[in-house]
Amino acid sequence: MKTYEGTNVRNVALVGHGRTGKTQLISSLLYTAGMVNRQGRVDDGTSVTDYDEEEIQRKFSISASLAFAEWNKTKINFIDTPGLNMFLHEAEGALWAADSALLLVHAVAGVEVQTEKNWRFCENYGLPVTFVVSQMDRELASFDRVLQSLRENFGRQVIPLQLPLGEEKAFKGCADLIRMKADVYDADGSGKSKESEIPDGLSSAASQSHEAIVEMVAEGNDKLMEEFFEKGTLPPSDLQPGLKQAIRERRLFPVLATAGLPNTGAEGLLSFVASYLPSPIERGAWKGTEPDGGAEIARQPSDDQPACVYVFKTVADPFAGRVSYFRVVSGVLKNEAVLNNFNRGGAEKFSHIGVVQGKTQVPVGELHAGDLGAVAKLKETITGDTLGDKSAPFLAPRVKLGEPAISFAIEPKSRGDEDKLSIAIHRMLEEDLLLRFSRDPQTNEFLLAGSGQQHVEVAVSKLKRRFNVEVTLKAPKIPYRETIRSKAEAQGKHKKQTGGHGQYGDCWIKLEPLQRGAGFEFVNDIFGGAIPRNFIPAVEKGIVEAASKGYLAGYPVVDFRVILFDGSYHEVDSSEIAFKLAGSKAFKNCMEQAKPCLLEPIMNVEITVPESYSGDIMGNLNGRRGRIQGMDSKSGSTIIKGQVPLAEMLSYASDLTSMTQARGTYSMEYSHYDFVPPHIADKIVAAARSTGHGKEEEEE
Ligand SMILES: Nc1nc2c(ncn2[C@@H]2O[C@H](COP(=O)(O)OP(=O)(O)O)[C@@H](O)[C@H]2O)c(=O)[nH]1
Ligand SMILES: [Mg+2]
Repeated sequence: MKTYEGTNVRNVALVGHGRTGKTQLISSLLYTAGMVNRQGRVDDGTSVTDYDEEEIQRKFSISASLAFAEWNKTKINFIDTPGLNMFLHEAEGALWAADSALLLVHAVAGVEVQTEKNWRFCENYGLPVTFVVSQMDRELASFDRVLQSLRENFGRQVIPLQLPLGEEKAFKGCADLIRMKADVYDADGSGKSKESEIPDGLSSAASQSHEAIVEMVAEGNDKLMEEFFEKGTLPPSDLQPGLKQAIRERRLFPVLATAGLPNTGAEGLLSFVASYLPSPIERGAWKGTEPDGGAEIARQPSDDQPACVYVFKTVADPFAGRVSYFRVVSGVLKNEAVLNNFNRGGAEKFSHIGVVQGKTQVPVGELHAGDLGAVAKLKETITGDTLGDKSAPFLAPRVKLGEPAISFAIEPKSRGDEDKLSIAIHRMLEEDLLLRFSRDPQTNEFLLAGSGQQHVEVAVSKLKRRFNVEVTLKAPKIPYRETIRSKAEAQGKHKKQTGGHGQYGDCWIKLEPLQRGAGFEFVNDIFGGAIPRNFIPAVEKGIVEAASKGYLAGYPVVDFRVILFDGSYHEVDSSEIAFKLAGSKAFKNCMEQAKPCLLEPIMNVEITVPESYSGDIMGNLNGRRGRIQGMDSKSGSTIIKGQVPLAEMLSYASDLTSMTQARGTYSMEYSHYDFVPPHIADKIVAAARSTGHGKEEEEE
């Protein structure tokens, strides 16, 4: 396998709403570039990037995957991402590997909810965006309509670089608005085209659009602007670099037209990516921090820098073990290299590094700065870690993921599978950072939490298929949390000194509420050795454990600070265990006075319904303790945005269907935690206590 210098690499993420054709398009492009010898199809389960059993079965992408093609001496790495809301965190994480994005927009459906979300992700990452109007062969496809809605949503810098030759079944190619030629594609699905003149009917529209590109390119570049004013146009030799720069700087967002399934537009798209999208080198330095101290530093994506890689995805394979997908941030990564994990400290050996073509890995001897690759069997590296040459520590920023929205109790089908379940799940958690696994402190059941029901169901299905563990999913649970509303101060003393070796631990702590999302802070304020230093972590551990078991109703206590400020010890009888118990007692004693209360997850909800239903839908949301934040109308539909507690949304899918005769759709994602109103909290606490849980008695 050849290796490529960073200047000849393009890392392109395909993003967009579900079912816009991302996965199909990649398979078709690979076929046109001669990377595979037939055109894989999503519908037959033969696409290159939806190779996982779960994806083949469900016919949609669940996790990010990689493929590559060589075109005009350039290696294009494609990053396929899921468009479904519930798996969107995969798309977000994978964008770290990309230097630009192709944002697919369905030629019939136009701008959809996930189009906007992916646009915002790209904005946050500063990624250049190219819109690809997909599935132009579909009935009712309209390039003009989509273009108009793109400009309404994303601004006047959205500029077509192509116009379609025909639409729906008649879509046969594109007028290229830079070369001012028509590319007519072979009807055999090869993705190859023949050049001809732009047909008369399209030529004045094409000239106008060409002028629009020229003006937009000149607008951000004084030199080109002068030239443009002088000559009234720009020659291709100036237009091309100017356009490339404008795309890279996000001053211009091109629009292209394709149909992946009949493979119309492939050559044009491949050439566009190779000619106009930035290489990792052009994208510039990665900003990060020093591992200790956290001072900001930058790392140039250059071969002569020390080797450094960033892991953007992990796959738990039952046979190959852990497979880590990475981007070479800087330097040349040689096969067999040993790199330090700057997040975790240990060294890892990169044996058998390779490049990824869907489910297969092709071995390579080295990878240059900017390229993407994979390696199996790193010992403790997980997604988001940075590794590199010991001499040059560097930490790339981690992806900030949301919180899981829903949690289900799961139970192994055969008794005795508990250990197997727990091992398998822990490997899956490495692969998917938004899955959480825990034990319900009240019922002792296993809990699996994710971004939505489908997310958890896919995880359960993977457990069975990959790890041969079958589990039953029980009714969803709301992941409530507990917190405090006021400060408190108390002592915790654990003392047993009757006969033999005694136990003695004693501490004084203060609790203080922190803002939502702050988690837990521990402050050691012990002076003069009231508690010997080596016992202090034990106090903290006791508090953390007690907090995880909850105080009111068995839900973890969050968003508080503990200040350990006094205590006492015994020369002989003090031990870690004794101080741990003291910590836990002090915590419980504090909770009594700290006005404990319950928190619940609040969701951002977006509902699209035909206009005539909007009144009913809003009334219904009010009944669900919802707060409506906005309303929009778009071609006969109303889009209602609001925030609603998750507890009120569990049956929403079926309720919405019956309220709107199945004409409404909605999407929902975690927003934040907020206080549960007292009358509802009382019921939750009472229910927990009636099962004998919640505020537990001290076991000695
Ligand atoms: N008619 C038509 N169907 C397409 C085209 N591209 C994809 N599809 C179909 O649209 C569905 C979704 O495609 P897929 O690539 O999985 O979309 P993704 O969710 O964006 O990855 C599948 O049934 C494809 O066969 C296209 O260009 N034309
Ligand atoms: Mg897909």
